[in-house]
Amino acid sequence: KDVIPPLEQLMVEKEGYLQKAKIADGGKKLRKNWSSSWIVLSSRKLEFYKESKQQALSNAKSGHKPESVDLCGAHIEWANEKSSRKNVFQITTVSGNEFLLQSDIDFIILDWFHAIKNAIDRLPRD
Ligand code: I3P
Repeated sequence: KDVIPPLEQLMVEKEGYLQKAKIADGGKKLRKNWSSSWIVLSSRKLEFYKESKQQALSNAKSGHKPESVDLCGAHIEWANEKSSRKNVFQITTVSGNEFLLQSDIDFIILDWFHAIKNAIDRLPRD
């Protein structure tokens, strides 16, 4: 039977691969572990998929959920001092989760930074 996707999935603003490292969960520091992630930005959230887009789509059909980040009240800032890598920014959520995102390619990371910043700025803070 047909499954109607939630509205937010119809309003994807940007998607693509970045390097991702989650460095805190609920304010608790985590060991940094970079990995490639397929990232989907919609109006009020970011979703991180561990797999390729194709794999993510077929997993979604079986009820598998990506890590989802609520952008309401979140902060975004450049964080090059937090890594030996170039082009790193950090997203901090109200719930105290911290993510570093990175790409070696300058225009890719700039596009992502501005897309996420614009999404946050359009949202209410709580
Ligand atoms: C970390 C790993 C990360 C590195 C981090 C290291 O070691 O090499 O890639 O972050 O540096 O601690 P391990 O795998 O043993 O945990 P960057 O690549 O962002 O520099 P850090 O501790 O200075 O954050």
